[in-house]
Amino acid sequence: MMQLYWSPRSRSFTALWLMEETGKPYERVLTDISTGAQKKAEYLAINPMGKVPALKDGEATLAEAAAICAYVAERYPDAKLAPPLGDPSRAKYLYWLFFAPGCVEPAMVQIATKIEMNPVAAGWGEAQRVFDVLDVALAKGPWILGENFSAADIAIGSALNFCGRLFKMVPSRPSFEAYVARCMERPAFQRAEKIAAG
Ligand SMILES: N[C@@H](CCC(=O)N[C@@H](CS)C(=O)NCC(=O)O)C(=O)O
Repeated sequence: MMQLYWSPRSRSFTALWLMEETGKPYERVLTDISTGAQKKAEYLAINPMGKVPALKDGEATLAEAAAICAYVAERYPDAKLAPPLGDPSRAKYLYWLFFAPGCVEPAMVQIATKIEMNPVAAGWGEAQRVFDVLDVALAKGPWILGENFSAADIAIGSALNFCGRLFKMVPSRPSFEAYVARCMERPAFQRAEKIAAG
């Protein structure tokens, strides 16, 4: 059984939502960041960054919420959280999965902190444009790939839930609100929210 290292009210939510979507049993290992548990040697052996979430699957360990999404979707293909290998929609699936930590995360931090960056040098470019691009992509829906929900929605949906609905770090947009509302209707999201509340 996979073990998910998590902490309440944190980015662990993404991994909790993911595991709940698989419908597979998993063990939750509380790693409460308010107690410093994430900096203990035992945990640093799993994630040397000392951050949650992290996942252990037998001999395999990994961290980074989006990487966990990719790994679990691949390990449990019957959960249908990723287009199968060779399917052309994998291109956009991977694009959006990487877009969450590569563009949405840094852009939301930049907007919230008002730090000036040269958009040519910053990997995410102009922060505002990140959200404009997402706005267009989410206008049709219901999901980021269209009809099929995937782990990319877990990464993007968690980020928008965090920076929009919960912390209001970026200005709200109708497409974001409608998308997060669809995410919130999913029973797995609701279970994860209850767990993440601690
Ligand atoms: N890039 C990581 C970020 C994880 C992260 O920042 N986790 C925070 C909680 S939201 C954490 O563990 N903070 C504790 C610390 O830095 O000591 C991911 O996407 O998984």
